[in-house]
Amino acid sequence: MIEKDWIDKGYIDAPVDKNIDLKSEIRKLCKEKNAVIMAHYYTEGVIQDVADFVGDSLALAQKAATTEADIIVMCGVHFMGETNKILCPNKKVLVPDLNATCSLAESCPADKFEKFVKEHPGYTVISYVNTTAATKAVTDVVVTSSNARQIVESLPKDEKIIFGPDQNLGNYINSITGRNMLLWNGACHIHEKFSVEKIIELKKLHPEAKVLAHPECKGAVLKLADVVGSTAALLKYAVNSEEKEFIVATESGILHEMKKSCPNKNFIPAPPNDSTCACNECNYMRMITLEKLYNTLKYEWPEIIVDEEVAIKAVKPIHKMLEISEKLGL
Ligand code: CIZ
Repeated sequence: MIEKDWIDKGYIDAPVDKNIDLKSEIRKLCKEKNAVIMAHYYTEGVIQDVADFVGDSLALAQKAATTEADIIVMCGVHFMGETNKILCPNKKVLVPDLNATCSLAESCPADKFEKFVKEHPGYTVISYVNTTAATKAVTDVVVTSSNARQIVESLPKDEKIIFGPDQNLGNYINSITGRNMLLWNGACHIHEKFSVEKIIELKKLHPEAKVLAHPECKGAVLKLADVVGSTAALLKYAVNSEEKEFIVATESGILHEMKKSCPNKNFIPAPPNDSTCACNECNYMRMITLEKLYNTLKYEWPEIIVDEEVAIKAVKPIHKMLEISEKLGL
């Protein structure tokens, strides 16, 4: 029975017995219910460790499209749950806290984006995966940071393109492809916050360290970077590189997998400009806790529901992304 209080809160805060081994209880529930746990690289390490699959949005969408589970628990933010639900309309998709939204998705309300699209007829509309289902519904092709460059380059050189919502990613793609995409003015509140000055100070302390930066960072941060890429690309670089030390300018959850994959290398989180804290953590991703995950599996709630008409439109640009990515071997 789902309590009204939980519905109001958007998550279940039923007390969890402190004496149980939460991780093994979570795994037991998964087995009993044929559920799969997917976690984004930006979630806390304990969540990544209990998940069946950890990845970036592209990998998570690819996995969702082929899973045989009856229930998908998406440990990440709301739009990730929506993407899974759109790809798997007959499965139950759960997100442990409905308050886990995304500043980028919120910076691009569907009605305003649709108006912008209508004001620019003849443009192909590319939306970053960090958008709501309703925004995807007015999109021609979805991209993630792992495939944005290749998907843009797969379009004819003279194609007129609208790119939303991340202006930093859009500017970066324009700069490396020579395109002149029309950009929506959105940004990620975490990636916007990296401090150029603090990264320069860190570089002085660690002169050998390579700076790895996500393309959602501002251009001034990307200028300092040795490598720019998605979480999956930065992780791959760190694993394959001969270098031993890295300053990482993306949400600090990725350091968990980096440290696990490369125990002998040193990963230093790039700091934000607004606090004394050394890490830059997404407050929405951190809303996903082991207790909420356990209760979500136990009560099979909160469930992601996507309006059917919206889902019918939104699935097309997501499928297009998956098709192009498969063709390009991504
Ligand atoms: O694609 C994703 O999952 C995001 C939002 C970032 C990244 O690079 O993984």
